[in-house]
Amino acid sequence: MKRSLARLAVVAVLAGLSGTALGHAYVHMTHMPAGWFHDVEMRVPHGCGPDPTTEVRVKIPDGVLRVTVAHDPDWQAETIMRELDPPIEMGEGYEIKQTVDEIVWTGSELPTRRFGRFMFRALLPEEPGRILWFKTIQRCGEDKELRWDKEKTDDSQPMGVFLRVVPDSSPFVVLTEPERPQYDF
Ligand SMILES: [Cu+2]
Repeated sequence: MKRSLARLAVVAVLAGLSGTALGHAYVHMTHMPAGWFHDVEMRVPHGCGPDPTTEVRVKIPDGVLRVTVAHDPDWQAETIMRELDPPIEMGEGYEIKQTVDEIVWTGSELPTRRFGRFMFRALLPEEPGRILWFKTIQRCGEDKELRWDKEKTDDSQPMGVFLRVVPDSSPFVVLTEPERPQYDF
């Protein structure tokens, strides 16, 4: 009897944590090779308290280009563009004048106890060591909003510590030195 009560207490503490310090919006992979085209899967692991998620907005950081949003039969995805001034030379006379600034998914409902996947692919900048912050806003109906938008500004602070102490940290990807080239496809 005593033991099961103790177990209940532990479960209660973990449940409390999962609502605050653990399980916020995050990118499924924490490390990706710099300069690669890569799939980015944003995960939204819970709603706003009991309320289901009805909108997800992801801000695309500087230097992340050629964003394509994956088709999702449940959600409508809209892309908001931003001008690039000056345009970016991609080689062979090809230049980019506009890029995706923000992706907005609406038109569906993600139950609070299910995780949702919001996918796109993009060309990642050739900057090994840089942390890309994919700031995310999650809305549940008209008046509830969760903002996952805090960046780590202190380079000496380990990521694990930052994630523990900043409950509304932004989803991120750390760019790594590629171990091999990515061939065109
Ligand atoms: Cu959370």
